[in-house]
Amino acid sequence: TQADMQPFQAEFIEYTLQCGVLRFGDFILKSGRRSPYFFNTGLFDSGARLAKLGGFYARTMLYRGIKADVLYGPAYKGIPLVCAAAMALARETGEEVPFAFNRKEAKDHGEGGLLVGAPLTGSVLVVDDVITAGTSVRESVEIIRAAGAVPGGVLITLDRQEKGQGELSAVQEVANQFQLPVYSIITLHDILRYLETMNRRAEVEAIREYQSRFGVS
Ligand code: OMP
Repeated sequence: TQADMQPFQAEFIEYTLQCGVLRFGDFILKSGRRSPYFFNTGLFDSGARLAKLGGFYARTMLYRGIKADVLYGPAYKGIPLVCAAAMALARETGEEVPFAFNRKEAKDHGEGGLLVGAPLTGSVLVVDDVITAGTSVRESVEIIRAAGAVPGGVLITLDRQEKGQGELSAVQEVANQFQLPVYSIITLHDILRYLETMNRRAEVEAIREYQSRFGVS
């Protein structure tokens, strides 16, 4: 399914390199692994950058044919992301897709009464940055169901395609556990292809080596 990279995906990789979101080097991950690359979505930190990111979410939705009645951004980090995605969709397609997000304070009450934005109805797409442990997706699924809507999928920026606790990646685990499609603007595989095209041999080799140790098929 990842055979062909779309021009917008190459453009996204170029863009994240340019703004420092994607870096190559030597990084220690949350998991303790040493990674030859790091993706820091915290650096989408200006209006221009966020607007641009929104455009890539929108293009991914169009390209993958992702349909949603409502977009949902899990607090806190998902809030600007879902706004950016909804704005970009409106801009690029003229489609008016409602969006919503939660307040963290509502978490303990479980019922999800503290939602902000459009009512959650129909099929709801969760917009987030990355999936690490899947906690944020789990909470989102609960909130969406409690509101009487249906979680329709998850849209993230990058799928690192590496093992979690077991043999599956965090993304695969979430997909299996909740029976939800997880879409990403790009995957590690796309980054690798991009680097190959650019003939960046050292990075290609480092990532291949990393993949052979921690990658999922
Ligand atoms: P949460 O969104 O709070 O789960 O944070 C994401 C986590 O993933 C942070 O601990 C980051 O340091 C980490 N992370 C990245 O943001 N980008 C990567 O490329 C890899 C990691 C990671 O540590 O696995």
